[in-house]
Amino acid sequence: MNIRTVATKPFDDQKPGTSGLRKAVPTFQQPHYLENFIQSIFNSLDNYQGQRLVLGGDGRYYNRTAIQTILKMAAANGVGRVLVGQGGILSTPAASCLIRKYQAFGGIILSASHNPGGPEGDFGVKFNTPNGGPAPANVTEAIFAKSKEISEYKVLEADDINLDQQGEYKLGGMTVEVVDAVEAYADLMASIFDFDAIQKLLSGGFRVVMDSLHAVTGPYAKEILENRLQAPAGTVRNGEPLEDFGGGHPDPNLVYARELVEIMYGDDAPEFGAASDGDGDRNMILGNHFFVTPSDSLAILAANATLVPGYAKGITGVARSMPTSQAADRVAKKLGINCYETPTGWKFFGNLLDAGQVTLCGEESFGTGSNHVREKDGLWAILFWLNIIAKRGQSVEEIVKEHWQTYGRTYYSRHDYEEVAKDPANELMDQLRSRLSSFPGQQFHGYEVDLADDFSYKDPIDGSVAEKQGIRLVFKDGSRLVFRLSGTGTQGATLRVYLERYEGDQSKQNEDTQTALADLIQIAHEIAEIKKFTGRDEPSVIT
Ligand code: VG1
Ligand code: CO
Repeated sequence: MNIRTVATKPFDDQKPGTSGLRKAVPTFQQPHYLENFIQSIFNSLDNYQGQRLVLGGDGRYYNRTAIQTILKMAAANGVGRVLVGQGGILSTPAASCLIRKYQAFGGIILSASHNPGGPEGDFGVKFNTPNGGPAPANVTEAIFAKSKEISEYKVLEADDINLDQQGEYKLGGMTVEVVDAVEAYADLMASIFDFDAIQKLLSGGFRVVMDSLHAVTGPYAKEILENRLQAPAGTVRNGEPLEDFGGGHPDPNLVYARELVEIMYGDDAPEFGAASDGDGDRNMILGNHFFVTPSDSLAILAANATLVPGYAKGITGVARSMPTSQAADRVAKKLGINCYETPTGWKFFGNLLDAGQVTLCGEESFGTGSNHVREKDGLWAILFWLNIIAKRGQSVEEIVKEHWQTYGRTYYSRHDYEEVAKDPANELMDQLRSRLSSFPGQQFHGYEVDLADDFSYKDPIDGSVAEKQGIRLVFKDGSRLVFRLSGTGTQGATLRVYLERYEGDQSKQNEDTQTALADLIQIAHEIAEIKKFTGRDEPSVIT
Protein backbone atom coordinates (compact mmCIF):
# COMPACT_ATOMS: atom_id res chain seq x y z
CA MET A 1 0.00 0.00 0.00
CA ASN A 2 1.61 3.21 -1.13
CA ILE A 3 0.46 6.36 0.62
CA ARG A 4 1.83 9.55 -0.75
CA THR A 5 2.14 12.64 1.42
CA VAL A 6 1.89 15.72 -0.78
CA ALA A 7 3.17 19.12 0.31
CA THR A 8 0.67 21.93 -0.20
CA LYS A 9 -0.08 25.54 0.74
CA PRO A 10 -3.37 26.91 2.07
CA PHE A 11 -5.95 28.61 -0.13
CA ASP A 12 -7.56 31.50 1.65
CA ASP A 13 -11.07 31.07 0.23
CA GLN A 14 -12.22 27.71 1.55
CA LYS A 15 -14.87 29.02 3.93
CA PRO A 16 -18.10 27.05 3.47
CA GLY A 17 -21.19 29.20 2.73
CA THR A 18 -24.90 28.58 3.26
CA SER A 19 -24.47 25.04 1.98
CA GLY A 20 -20.88 23.82 1.71
CA LEU A 21 -17.92 25.07 -0.30
CA ARG A 22 -19.17 26.26 -3.67
CA LYS A 23 -16.86 27.54 -6.40
CA ALA A 24 -16.54 27.64 -10.16
CA VAL A 25 -15.21 24.37 -11.61
CA PRO A 26 -11.87 25.94 -12.69
CA THR A 27 -11.28 26.94 -9.07
CA PHE A 28 -11.74 23.33 -7.96
CA GLN A 29 -9.48 22.18 -10.79
CA GLN A 30 -6.50 24.13 -9.50
CA PRO A 31 -3.81 21.74 -8.29
CA HIS A 32 -4.41 20.75 -4.63
CA TYR A 33 -7.62 22.79 -4.27
CA LEU A 34 -10.04 19.89 -3.77
CA GLU A 35 -7.42 17.85 -1.90
CA ASN A 36 -6.76 20.67 0.57
CA PHE A 37 -10.42 20.96 1.44
CA ILE A 38 -10.94 17.21 1.78
CA GLN A 39 -7.83 16.84 3.95
CA SER A 40 -9.09 19.75 6.06
CA ILE A 41 -12.32 17.84 6.65
CA PHE A 42 -10.40 14.79 7.88
CA ASN A 43 -8.04 16.98 9.93
CA SER A 44 -11.00 18.56 11.69
CA LEU A 45 -12.47 15.20 12.77
CA ASP A 46 -11.59 12.74 15.52
CA ASN A 47 -12.18 9.02 15.67
CA TYR A 48 -13.33 8.41 12.14
CA GLN A 49 -10.61 5.83 11.46
CA GLY A 50 -12.07 2.47 10.55
CA GLN A 51 -15.56 3.99 10.33
CA ARG A 52 -18.01 4.43 7.46
CA LEU A 53 -18.32 7.38 5.12
CA VAL A 54 -21.03 8.03 2.51
CA LEU A 55 -19.94 9.61 -0.77
CA GLY A 56 -21.79 10.73 -3.88
CA GLY A 57 -22.87 13.72 -5.88
CA ASP A 58 -25.40 15.16 -8.26
CA GLY A 59 -23.55 13.94 -11.36
CA ARG A 60 -22.39 17.33 -12.50
CA TYR A 61 -19.13 17.92 -14.34
CA TYR A 62 -16.10 16.97 -12.16
CA ASN A 63 -18.20 14.63 -9.98
CA ARG A 64 -16.47 11.45 -11.10
CA THR A 65 -12.97 12.92 -10.98
CA ALA A 66 -13.54 14.29 -7.50
CA ILE A 67 -14.96 10.99 -6.25
CA GLN A 68 -11.87 9.05 -7.34
CA THR A 69 -9.64 11.58 -5.59
CA ILE A 70 -11.71 11.57 -2.41
CA LEU A 71 -11.76 7.75 -2.30
CA LYS A 72 -7.97 7.61 -2.47
CA MET A 73 -7.65 10.29 0.18
CA ALA A 74 -10.16 8.52 2.43
CA ALA A 75 -8.14 5.31 2.10
CA ALA A 76 -4.91 7.14 2.91
CA ASN A 77 -6.53 8.78 5.94
CA GLY A 78 -7.72 5.52 7.46
CA VAL A 79 -11.45 5.49 6.69
CA GLY A 80 -12.78 1.93 7.05
CA ARG A 81 -15.48 1.74 4.43
CA VAL A 82 -17.00 4.13 1.91
CA LEU A 83 -20.48 3.73 0.50
CA VAL A 84 -20.63 5.32 -2.94
CA GLY A 85 -23.72 5.64 -5.09
CA GLN A 86 -23.48 3.79 -8.39
CA GLY A 87 -22.07 6.05 -11.10
CA GLY A 88 -21.02 8.42 -8.32
CA ILE A 89 -24.65 9.50 -7.99
CA LEU A 90 -26.41 10.33 -4.74
CA SER A 91 -29.05 12.97 -4.30
CA THR A 92 -28.58 15.08 -1.19
CA PRO A 93 -31.57 13.51 0.62
CA ALA A 94 -30.51 10.01 -0.46
CA ALA A 95 -27.03 10.64 0.97
CA SER A 96 -28.63 11.79 4.22
CA CYS A 97 -30.75 8.63 4.24
CA LEU A 98 -27.68 6.39 3.79
CA ILE A 99 -25.64 8.17 6.48
CA ARG A 100 -28.44 7.51 8.95
CA LYS A 101 -29.22 3.99 7.81
CA TYR A 102 -25.61 2.80 7.99
CA GLN A 103 -24.54 4.95 10.94
CA ALA A 104 -21.75 6.54 8.99
CA PHE A 105 -19.50 9.10 10.69
CA GLY A 106 -20.50 11.46 7.93
CA GLY A 107 -20.98 12.03 4.26
CA ILE A 108 -19.33 14.03 1.53
CA ILE A 109 -21.83 15.27 -1.03
CA LEU A 110 -20.55 16.77 -4.25
CA SER A 111 -22.92 19.38 -5.52
CA ALA A 112 -23.45 23.04 -6.16
CA SER A 113 -27.17 22.35 -5.95
CA HIS A 114 -29.20 24.79 -8.06
CA ASN A 115 -26.14 26.48 -9.60
CA PRO A 116 -25.42 25.64 -13.25
CA GLY A 117 -22.84 22.94 -14.01
CA GLY A 118 -20.36 22.08 -16.76
CA PRO A 119 -16.70 22.98 -17.23
CA GLU A 120 -17.46 26.68 -16.69
CA GLY A 121 -20.25 26.09 -14.19
CA ASP A 122 -20.07 25.51 -10.47
CA PHE A 123 -18.98 22.62 -8.29
CA GLY A 124 -19.30 22.12 -4.58
CA VAL A 125 -18.45 19.97 -1.58
CA LYS A 126 -20.68 19.57 1.46
CA PHE A 127 -19.81 17.66 4.60
CA ASN A 128 -22.65 16.06 6.55
CA THR A 129 -22.45 14.85 10.13
CA PRO A 130 -23.59 11.49 11.62
CA ASN A 131 -27.20 12.69 11.98
CA GLY A 132 -27.24 12.95 8.17
CA GLY A 133 -27.49 16.72 8.16
CA PRO A 134 -25.30 19.54 6.90
CA ALA A 135 -22.38 20.31 9.18
CA PRO A 136 -23.29 23.01 11.71
CA ALA A 137 -21.25 26.19 11.99
CA ASN A 138 -18.79 24.90 14.61
CA VAL A 139 -17.87 22.01 12.26
CA THR A 140 -17.56 24.14 9.12
CA GLU A 141 -15.50 26.67 11.08
CA ALA A 142 -13.17 23.92 12.24
CA ILE A 143 -12.75 22.75 8.63
CA PHE A 144 -12.09 26.31 7.49
CA ALA A 145 -9.52 26.77 10.28
CA LYS A 146 -7.71 23.61 9.16
CA SER A 147 -7.78 24.80 5.54
CA LYS A 148 -5.87 27.93 6.56
CA GLU A 149 -2.99 26.02 8.11
CA ILE A 150 -2.75 22.95 5.90
CA SER A 151 0.73 21.97 4.77
CA GLU A 152 0.25 18.47 3.39
CA TYR A 153 -2.36 15.92 2.41
CA LYS A 154 -2.40 12.17 2.06
CA VAL A 155 -3.47 10.17 -0.94
CA LEU A 156 -3.23 6.49 -1.81
CA GLU A 157 -1.55 5.59 -5.05
CA ALA A 158 -4.03 3.25 -6.68
CA ASP A 159 -6.09 2.74 -9.81
CA ASP A 160 -9.53 4.25 -10.13
CA ILE A 161 -12.52 2.25 -8.91
CA ASN A 162 -15.22 1.20 -11.39
CA LEU A 163 -18.05 3.37 -10.11
CA ASP A 164 -20.56 1.92 -12.56
CA GLN A 165 -20.53 -1.62 -11.21
CA GLN A 166 -22.19 -2.35 -7.88
CA GLY A 167 -20.06 -4.39 -5.51
CA GLU A 168 -17.14 -4.25 -3.08
CA TYR A 169 -13.67 -3.08 -3.98
CA LYS A 170 -10.48 -2.71 -1.97
CA LEU A 171 -8.49 0.48 -1.90
CA GLY A 172 -5.49 -0.21 0.35
CA GLY A 173 -6.97 -1.13 3.72
CA MET A 174 -10.32 0.48 2.93
CA THR A 175 -13.41 -1.14 1.42
CA VAL A 176 -15.39 0.72 -1.20
CA GLU A 177 -18.96 -0.39 -1.59
CA VAL A 178 -20.64 0.80 -4.78
CA VAL A 179 -24.34 0.69 -3.90
CA ASP A 180 -27.63 1.21 -5.68
CA ALA A 181 -28.12 4.98 -5.41
CA VAL A 182 -31.91 4.80 -5.32
CA GLU A 183 -33.12 1.71 -3.46
CA ALA A 184 -32.73 2.68 0.21
CA TYR A 185 -34.23 6.10 -0.48
CA ALA A 186 -37.17 4.67 -2.44
CA ASP A 187 -37.81 2.19 0.40
CA LEU A 188 -37.85 5.07 2.87
CA MET A 189 -40.43 6.93 0.77
CA ALA A 190 -42.58 3.79 0.57
CA SER A 191 -42.45 3.52 4.38
CA ILE A 192 -43.76 7.09 4.84
CA PHE A 193 -46.42 7.56 2.17
CA ASP A 194 -49.57 5.73 1.19
CA PHE A 195 -48.25 4.27 -2.06
CA ASP A 196 -51.48 2.34 -2.66
CA ALA A 197 -53.58 5.49 -2.54
CA ILE A 198 -51.14 7.38 -4.79
CA GLN A 199 -51.02 4.50 -7.26
CA LYS A 200 -54.81 4.48 -7.41
CA LEU A 201 -54.83 8.21 -8.04
CA LEU A 202 -52.31 7.89 -10.87
CA SER A 203 -54.17 5.01 -12.50
CA GLY A 204 -57.43 6.95 -12.42
CA GLY A 205 -56.47 9.54 -15.03
CA PHE A 206 -54.72 12.01 -12.73
CA ARG A 207 -51.82 13.17 -14.87
CA VAL A 208 -48.45 14.04 -13.38
CA VAL A 209 -45.40 15.63 -14.97
CA MET A 210 -42.13 15.55 -13.11
CA ASP A 211 -39.26 17.58 -14.55
CA SER A 212 -35.89 16.46 -13.25
CA LEU A 213 -34.13 19.19 -15.25
CA HIS A 214 -31.43 16.67 -16.29
CA ALA A 215 -30.23 16.65 -12.71
CA VAL A 216 -29.94 14.01 -10.04
CA THR A 217 -33.60 13.15 -9.36
CA GLY A 218 -34.12 11.48 -12.76
CA PRO A 219 -33.30 7.94 -11.60
CA TYR A 220 -35.08 8.44 -8.28
CA ALA A 221 -38.24 9.83 -9.85
CA LYS A 222 -38.33 7.09 -12.48
CA GLU A 223 -37.98 4.33 -9.90
CA ILE A 224 -40.54 5.81 -7.52
CA LEU A 225 -43.12 7.34 -9.87
CA GLU A 226 -42.88 5.16 -12.94
CA ASN A 227 -41.83 1.80 -11.47
CA ARG A 228 -43.20 1.60 -7.97
CA LEU A 229 -46.25 3.86 -8.44
CA GLN A 230 -46.77 2.81 -12.06
CA ALA A 231 -47.24 6.26 -13.52
CA PRO A 232 -47.05 6.08 -17.33
CA ALA A 233 -43.58 6.01 -18.86
CA GLY A 234 -42.61 9.57 -19.76
CA THR A 235 -44.08 11.03 -16.58
CA VAL A 236 -40.52 11.94 -15.67
CA ARG A 237 -39.09 14.43 -18.14
CA ASN A 238 -35.44 15.31 -18.57
CA GLY A 239 -34.70 12.30 -16.38
CA GLU A 240 -31.18 11.58 -17.58
CA PRO A 241 -28.64 13.27 -15.27
CA LEU A 242 -26.23 15.22 -17.48
CA GLU A 243 -22.91 16.77 -16.49
CA ASP A 244 -24.07 20.21 -17.56
CA PHE A 245 -27.79 19.69 -16.87
CA GLY A 246 -28.34 20.07 -20.61
CA GLY A 247 -27.10 23.64 -20.39
CA GLY A 248 -29.94 24.59 -18.04
CA HIS A 249 -30.12 26.10 -14.62
CA PRO A 250 -31.23 23.23 -12.36
CA ASP A 251 -33.33 25.45 -10.14
CA PRO A 252 -37.01 24.53 -9.88
CA ASN A 253 -38.79 27.85 -10.08
CA LEU A 254 -41.06 29.62 -12.54
CA VAL A 255 -38.11 31.15 -14.35
CA TYR A 256 -35.69 28.27 -14.72
CA ALA A 257 -38.17 25.39 -15.10
CA ARG A 258 -39.80 27.13 -18.06
CA GLU A 259 -40.60 24.00 -20.06
CA LEU A 260 -42.62 22.57 -17.19
CA VAL A 261 -44.34 25.89 -16.56
CA GLU A 262 -45.39 26.03 -20.22
CA ILE A 263 -46.91 22.56 -19.95
CA MET A 264 -48.73 23.37 -16.73
CA TYR A 265 -50.07 26.66 -18.07
CA GLY A 266 -50.79 25.31 -21.56
CA ASP A 267 -53.87 23.81 -23.18
CA ASP A 268 -54.86 20.45 -21.76
CA ALA A 269 -52.48 20.89 -18.83
CA PRO A 270 -51.97 17.90 -16.53
CA GLU A 271 -53.31 17.95 -12.99
CA PHE A 272 -49.95 18.05 -11.25
CA GLY A 273 -46.49 19.29 -12.15
CA ALA A 274 -43.30 19.18 -10.14
CA ALA A 275 -39.60 19.82 -10.51
CA SER A 276 -36.50 19.37 -8.44
CA ASP A 277 -33.05 20.96 -8.38
CA GLY A 278 -29.49 19.86 -9.16
CA ASP A 279 -29.02 17.74 -6.04
CA GLY A 280 -32.65 16.78 -5.46
CA ASP A 281 -33.38 18.65 -2.25
CA ARG A 282 -35.66 21.37 -3.67
CA ASN A 283 -39.15 21.08 -5.10
CA MET A 284 -41.62 23.14 -7.05
CA ILE A 285 -45.31 22.20 -6.96
CA LEU A 286 -47.72 23.23 -9.69
CA GLY A 287 -51.35 22.46 -10.34
CA ASN A 288 -53.23 22.97 -13.59
CA HIS A 289 -52.57 26.70 -14.25
CA PHE A 290 -51.60 27.12 -10.62
CA PHE A 291 -48.35 27.73 -8.71
CA VAL A 292 -47.90 26.88 -5.04
CA THR A 293 -45.49 29.17 -3.24
CA PRO A 294 -43.00 27.18 -1.18
CA SER A 295 -44.02 29.04 1.97
CA ASP A 296 -47.66 28.05 1.42
CA SER A 297 -46.55 24.52 0.61
CA LEU A 298 -44.93 24.14 4.03
CA ALA A 299 -48.06 25.43 5.74
CA ILE A 300 -50.31 23.11 3.73
CA LEU A 301 -48.16 20.05 4.38
CA ALA A 302 -48.27 20.87 8.10
CA ALA A 303 -52.05 21.33 8.08
CA ASN A 304 -52.59 18.02 6.23
CA ALA A 305 -49.81 15.92 7.74
CA THR A 306 -52.07 13.40 9.42
CA LEU A 307 -53.29 12.24 5.99
CA VAL A 308 -49.84 10.73 5.48
CA PRO A 309 -49.23 7.38 7.22
CA GLY A 310 -45.74 8.46 8.37
CA TYR A 311 -47.21 11.47 10.21
CA ALA A 312 -50.61 10.02 11.09
CA LYS A 313 -49.99 10.53 14.80
CA GLY A 314 -49.47 14.24 14.25
CA ILE A 315 -46.44 16.49 14.08
CA THR A 316 -44.58 17.97 17.05
CA GLY A 317 -43.72 21.27 15.44
CA VAL A 318 -42.71 23.25 12.38
CA ALA A 319 -39.59 25.29 11.71
CA ARG A 320 -39.08 27.77 8.91
CA SER A 321 -36.19 29.98 7.90
CA MET A 322 -36.63 33.63 8.81
CA PRO A 323 -37.29 34.88 5.24
CA THR A 324 -39.93 32.18 4.71
CA SER A 325 -43.48 33.51 5.08
CA GLN A 326 -45.39 33.20 8.30
CA ALA A 327 -48.08 30.99 6.72
CA ALA A 328 -46.77 27.94 8.60
CA ASP A 329 -46.88 29.83 11.91
CA ARG A 330 -50.63 30.20 11.61
CA VAL A 331 -51.05 26.46 11.14
CA ALA A 332 -48.76 25.73 14.09
CA LYS A 333 -50.78 28.09 16.24
CA LYS A 334 -54.03 26.42 15.33
CA LEU A 335 -52.61 22.94 15.90
CA GLY A 336 -51.00 24.03 19.15
CA ILE A 337 -47.57 22.76 18.13
CA ASN A 338 -44.04 24.22 18.29
CA CYS A 339 -43.00 26.82 15.78
CA TYR A 340 -39.44 28.01 15.22
CA GLU A 341 -37.83 30.69 13.08
CA THR A 342 -34.24 29.91 12.09
CA PRO A 343 -31.61 31.52 9.86
CA THR A 344 -31.41 30.54 6.19
CA GLY A 345 -29.83 27.14 5.49
CA TRP A 346 -30.82 23.62 6.40
CA LYS A 347 -28.06 23.21 8.98
CA PHE A 348 -30.11 25.24 11.45
CA PHE A 349 -32.93 22.68 11.50
CA GLY A 350 -30.74 19.72 12.53
CA ASN A 351 -30.76 20.26 16.30
CA LEU A 352 -34.51 20.88 16.41
CA LEU A 353 -35.17 17.71 14.42
CA ASP A 354 -32.72 15.64 16.48
CA ALA A 355 -34.35 16.84 19.69
CA GLY A 356 -37.83 15.99 18.40
CA GLN A 357 -38.95 19.61 18.72
CA VAL A 358 -40.15 19.78 15.13
CA THR A 359 -41.26 17.29 12.49
CA LEU A 360 -41.52 19.50 9.40
CA CYS A 361 -39.17 22.23 8.18
CA GLY A 362 -39.17 24.53 5.21
CA GLU A 363 -37.62 27.43 3.39
CA GLU A 364 -39.05 29.87 0.88
CA SER A 365 -36.35 28.74 -1.57
CA PHE A 366 -38.35 25.68 -2.65
CA GLY A 367 -37.14 23.49 0.19
CA THR A 368 -39.26 21.35 2.48
CA GLY A 369 -38.39 18.33 4.56
CA SER A 370 -39.03 16.39 7.73
CA ASN A 371 -37.41 14.25 10.38
CA HIS A 372 -37.17 11.32 7.92
CA VAL A 373 -33.72 12.62 6.91
CA ARG A 374 -31.76 15.73 7.87
CA GLU A 375 -31.86 17.51 4.52
CA LYS A 376 -34.61 19.14 2.57
CA ASP A 377 -36.09 16.65 0.18
CA GLY A 378 -37.63 17.39 -3.21
CA LEU A 379 -39.25 14.06 -4.09
CA TRP A 380 -40.51 13.64 -0.53
CA ALA A 381 -42.41 16.94 -0.87
CA ILE A 382 -43.82 15.86 -4.23
CA LEU A 383 -45.00 12.53 -2.80
CA PHE A 384 -46.45 14.35 0.20
CA TRP A 385 -48.57 16.46 -2.14
CA LEU A 386 -49.67 13.44 -4.14
CA ASN A 387 -50.59 11.65 -0.91
CA ILE A 388 -52.69 14.63 0.24
CA ILE A 389 -54.40 14.92 -3.15
CA ALA A 390 -55.14 11.17 -3.19
CA LYS A 391 -56.75 11.42 0.24
CA ARG A 392 -58.64 14.66 -0.23
CA GLY A 393 -59.75 14.07 -3.80
CA GLN A 394 -59.27 17.75 -4.63
CA SER A 395 -57.11 19.60 -7.09
CA VAL A 396 -53.95 21.48 -6.09
CA GLU A 397 -55.77 24.78 -6.56
CA GLU A 398 -58.75 23.71 -4.47
CA ILE A 399 -56.53 22.56 -1.63
CA VAL A 400 -54.55 25.83 -1.61
CA LYS A 401 -57.61 28.05 -1.85
CA GLU A 402 -59.36 26.21 0.92
CA HIS A 403 -56.23 26.70 3.01
CA TRP A 404 -56.35 30.45 2.36
CA GLN A 405 -60.00 30.54 3.38
CA THR A 406 -59.18 28.89 6.68
CA TYR A 407 -55.91 30.61 7.52
CA GLY A 408 -55.80 33.68 5.31
CA ARG A 409 -53.51 34.18 2.37
CA THR A 410 -49.91 35.30 2.65
CA TYR A 411 -48.84 37.07 -0.52
CA TYR A 412 -45.17 36.30 -0.87
CA SER A 413 -42.36 36.87 -3.33
CA ARG A 414 -38.59 36.93 -3.51
CA HIS A 415 -36.74 39.32 -5.79
CA ASP A 416 -33.17 38.39 -6.63
CA TYR A 417 -30.60 40.78 -8.01
CA GLU A 418 -28.02 38.30 -9.23
CA GLU A 419 -24.36 38.89 -9.98
CA VAL A 420 -24.20 42.48 -8.84
CA ALA A 421 -20.93 44.07 -7.70
CA LYS A 422 -19.88 42.89 -4.24
CA ASP A 423 -18.74 46.12 -2.60
CA PRO A 424 -21.86 48.18 -3.34
CA ALA A 425 -24.04 45.22 -2.33
CA ASN A 426 -22.27 45.15 1.02
CA GLU A 427 -22.70 48.93 1.28
CA LEU A 428 -26.43 48.56 0.68
CA MET A 429 -26.62 46.16 3.60
CA ASP A 430 -24.37 48.33 5.78
CA GLN A 431 -26.38 51.46 5.22
CA LEU A 432 -29.60 49.62 6.09
CA ARG A 433 -27.94 48.20 9.17
CA SER A 434 -26.78 51.61 10.30
CA ARG A 435 -30.34 52.98 10.09
CA LEU A 436 -32.11 50.11 11.85
CA SER A 437 -32.84 51.97 15.07
CA SER A 438 -34.40 54.87 13.16
CA PHE A 439 -37.03 52.75 11.35
CA PRO A 440 -39.55 51.83 14.06
CA GLY A 441 -42.48 54.23 14.02
CA GLN A 442 -41.69 55.52 10.50
CA GLN A 443 -44.45 55.33 7.88
CA PHE A 444 -43.86 54.22 4.29
CA HIS A 445 -46.79 54.23 1.86
CA GLY A 446 -49.15 53.68 4.77
CA TYR A 447 -47.08 50.89 6.32
CA GLU A 448 -45.73 51.65 9.78
CA VAL A 449 -42.53 49.92 10.86
CA ASP A 450 -42.95 47.96 14.05
CA LEU A 451 -39.59 46.24 14.30
CA ALA A 452 -36.31 46.51 12.40
CA ASP A 453 -33.32 44.30 13.14
CA ASP A 454 -30.49 42.22 11.78
CA PHE A 455 -31.79 38.74 12.55
CA SER A 456 -29.85 36.74 15.07
CA TYR A 457 -30.66 33.25 16.28
CA LYS A 458 -29.83 31.42 19.44
CA ASP A 459 -30.15 27.69 18.91
CA PRO A 460 -32.57 26.51 21.61
CA ILE A 461 -30.83 23.13 21.88
CA ASP A 462 -27.10 23.93 22.04
CA GLY A 463 -27.21 27.66 22.72
CA SER A 464 -25.00 28.55 19.74
CA VAL A 465 -25.62 31.99 18.28
CA ALA A 466 -25.74 33.00 14.62
CA GLU A 467 -25.67 36.73 13.94
CA LYS A 468 -26.21 39.01 10.94
CA GLN A 469 -28.63 36.61 9.27
CA GLY A 470 -30.62 39.17 7.32
CA ILE A 471 -32.19 42.58 7.76
CA ARG A 472 -35.80 42.41 8.69
CA LEU A 473 -38.46 45.11 8.71
CA VAL A 474 -41.70 44.03 10.26
CA PHE A 475 -44.67 46.35 9.80
CA LYS A 476 -47.60 46.90 12.15
CA ASP A 477 -49.94 44.75 10.04
CA GLY A 478 -47.47 41.82 10.07
CA SER A 479 -46.15 42.50 6.57
CA ARG A 480 -42.40 42.04 6.23
CA LEU A 481 -39.45 43.05 4.11
CA VAL A 482 -36.22 41.10 4.40
CA PHE A 483 -32.84 41.83 2.81
CA ARG A 484 -30.03 39.27 2.60
CA LEU A 485 -26.96 38.57 0.53
CA SER A 486 -26.78 35.05 -0.85
CA GLY A 487 -24.24 32.63 0.59
CA THR A 488 -24.34 30.21 -2.34
CA GLY A 489 -23.49 32.35 -5.37
CA THR A 490 -20.05 32.26 -6.92
CA GLN A 491 -20.08 35.41 -9.09
CA GLY A 492 -20.15 38.82 -7.43
CA ALA A 493 -23.01 39.17 -4.97
CA THR A 494 -26.69 38.30 -5.10
CA LEU A 495 -29.11 40.53 -3.22
CA ARG A 496 -32.28 38.79 -2.13
CA VAL A 497 -35.31 40.87 -1.20
CA TYR A 498 -38.14 38.96 0.43
CA LEU A 499 -41.64 40.46 0.47
CA GLU A 500 -44.61 39.33 2.46
CA ARG A 501 -48.14 40.61 3.16
CA TYR A 502 -51.00 38.89 4.94
CA GLU A 503 -54.55 39.07 3.60
CA GLY A 504 -57.27 37.70 5.82
CA ASP A 505 -60.18 39.03 3.74
CA GLN A 506 -61.42 36.24 1.48
CA SER A 507 -62.65 38.67 -1.15
CA LYS A 508 -59.10 39.98 -1.60
CA GLN A 509 -57.27 36.68 -1.88
CA ASN A 510 -57.24 36.38 -5.65
CA GLU A 511 -54.97 39.21 -6.65
CA ASP A 512 -51.83 38.79 -8.68
CA THR A 513 -48.94 38.44 -6.22
CA GLN A 514 -46.74 41.21 -7.63
CA THR A 515 -49.72 43.56 -7.69
CA ALA A 516 -50.63 42.69 -4.13
CA LEU A 517 -47.05 43.41 -3.08
CA ALA A 518 -46.56 46.54 -5.19
CA ASP A 519 -46.40 48.95 -2.24
CA LEU A 520 -43.89 46.80 -0.41
CA ILE A 521 -41.76 46.50 -3.55
CA GLN A 522 -41.74 50.27 -3.79
CA ILE A 523 -40.78 50.62 -0.13
CA ALA A 524 -37.94 48.15 -0.59
CA HIS A 525 -36.55 50.20 -3.48
CA GLU A 526 -36.83 53.44 -1.56
CA ILE A 527 -35.33 52.47 1.73
CA ALA A 528 -32.55 50.25 0.38
CA GLU A 529 -31.78 52.43 -2.66
CA ILE A 530 -31.50 49.28 -4.72
CA LYS A 531 -30.97 51.10 -8.01
CA LYS A 532 -28.18 53.24 -6.59
CA PHE A 533 -26.24 50.30 -5.14
CA THR A 534 -26.90 47.60 -7.74
CA GLY A 535 -27.41 49.67 -10.86
CA ARG A 536 -30.56 47.66 -11.52
CA ASP A 537 -34.15 48.79 -11.89
CA GLU A 538 -35.54 45.30 -11.86
CA PRO A 539 -34.63 42.01 -10.22
CA SER A 540 -33.09 39.31 -12.43
CA VAL A 541 -35.29 36.58 -10.98
CA ILE A 542 -38.68 36.86 -9.32
CA THR A 543 -40.01 33.82 -7.51
C1 VG1 B 1 -29.98 29.46 -0.88
C2 VG1 B 1 -31.38 29.52 -0.30
C3 VG1 B 1 -31.44 28.78 1.02
C4 VG1 B 1 -30.95 27.33 0.81
C5 VG1 B 1 -29.58 27.34 0.17
C6 VG1 B 1 -29.11 25.96 -0.18
O1 VG1 B 1 -29.08 30.09 -0.01
O2 VG1 B 1 -31.79 30.85 -0.13
O3 VG1 B 1 -32.74 28.82 1.53
O4 VG1 B 1 -30.90 26.65 2.03
O5 VG1 B 1 -29.61 28.10 -1.04
O6 VG1 B 1 -30.01 25.35 -1.06
P1 VG1 B 1 -28.55 31.60 -0.24
O7 VG1 B 1 -27.52 31.82 0.82
O8 VG1 B 1 -28.01 31.65 -1.63
O9 VG1 B 1 -29.75 32.46 -0.10
V1 VG1 B 1 -29.46 24.20 -2.15
O10 VG1 B 1 -30.74 23.47 -2.79
O11 VG1 B 1 -28.02 24.61 -2.28
O12 VG1 B 1 -28.78 23.02 -1.33
CO1 CO C 1 -30.24 21.81 -3.65
